Amino acid sequence: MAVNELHETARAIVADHKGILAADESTGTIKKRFDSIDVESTEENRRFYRQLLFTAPGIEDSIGGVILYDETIRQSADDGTSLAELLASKGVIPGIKVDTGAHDHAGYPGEKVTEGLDGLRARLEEYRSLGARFAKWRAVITIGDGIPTDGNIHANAHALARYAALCQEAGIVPIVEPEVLMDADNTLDECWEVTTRTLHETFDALYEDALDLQGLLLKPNMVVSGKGCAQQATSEEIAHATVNCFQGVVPAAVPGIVFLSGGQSEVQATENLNAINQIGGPWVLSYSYGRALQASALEAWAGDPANAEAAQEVFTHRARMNSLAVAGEWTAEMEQTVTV
Ligand code: 5MM
Repeated sequence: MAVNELHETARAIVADHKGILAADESTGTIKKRFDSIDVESTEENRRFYRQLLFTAPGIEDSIGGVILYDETIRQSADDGTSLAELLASKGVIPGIKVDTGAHDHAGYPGEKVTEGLDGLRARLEEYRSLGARFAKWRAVITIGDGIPTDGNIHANAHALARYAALCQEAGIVPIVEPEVLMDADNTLDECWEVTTRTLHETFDALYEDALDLQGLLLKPNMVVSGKGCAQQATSEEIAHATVNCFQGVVPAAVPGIVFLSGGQSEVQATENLNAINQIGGPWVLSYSYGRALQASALEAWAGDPANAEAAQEVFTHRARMNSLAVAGEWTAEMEQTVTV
């Protein structure tokens, strides 16, 4: 069973220009998001907000999969249907974040290594029984003085491969997410170099563990200038650097590359994705955005149930803009004129 099911699931998530909603903010991260709109991060508020996103009319036209957090996959909608079941009934594939976070890497000052392998086999079995058909593990690579080190990149790649192998064994598509952070003052070229090293090492580890490359998705950063860099690259420069980098290190067997937004604004993330797709590659080039799909919707909701419908419209608009970018058909004017 497993091989074809994995291939089919991976392809289905990114079929028809669809992308992924990353709604797997851990408790600490969602609290930060709620703090920004002055809403208390209670379990009920988190449930209500995520239900609002998942029940947005037309979500299934643009969103092929949603990454859930452990708490969310156990929650239900107002009518008692589990949130995972609700998504599946719309043809949106439920996924689950399974890493337990990026922690200080002992012996590697300033660098992080992602944890969560202990007990993962049993957790995956349970998540599958709760409806998850894909999973996500995020490794964080930091650019700085003398970092990232080869040792840190290697440790993160090794963990990603072990996680991915356990997922495929469980019949769950792994999303492999090695994120080079964009918070430093590095140039575009430096990001290209670090992203190339990171992806090279990641695929070495995936080959080493005999992963089925057609049964996984890659979730990387785009190649961008660091936030603190005086010389910010244009969308066209970002697109060329990104596709050039991936052509050198990402095998064509990988069915889809779903970018993270990493702190880009909503429109920037859409514009860059569109420019990337105007060049294209052998893979589907889509999105798995958290902040760049939710920022305006969160603001529109502002914790008031009366704003739920307006927030849903804002959210589906954002998703539709990104799916147009996957087709390479997005224009800035559409931000004003396309209705949801
Ligand atoms: C949605 O946030 C995800 C979970 O983050 P924490 O572990 O910090 O709570 C995160 O992994 C997310 O999927 C990626 O960073 C992509 O999100 P952005 O906002 O960068 O598109």
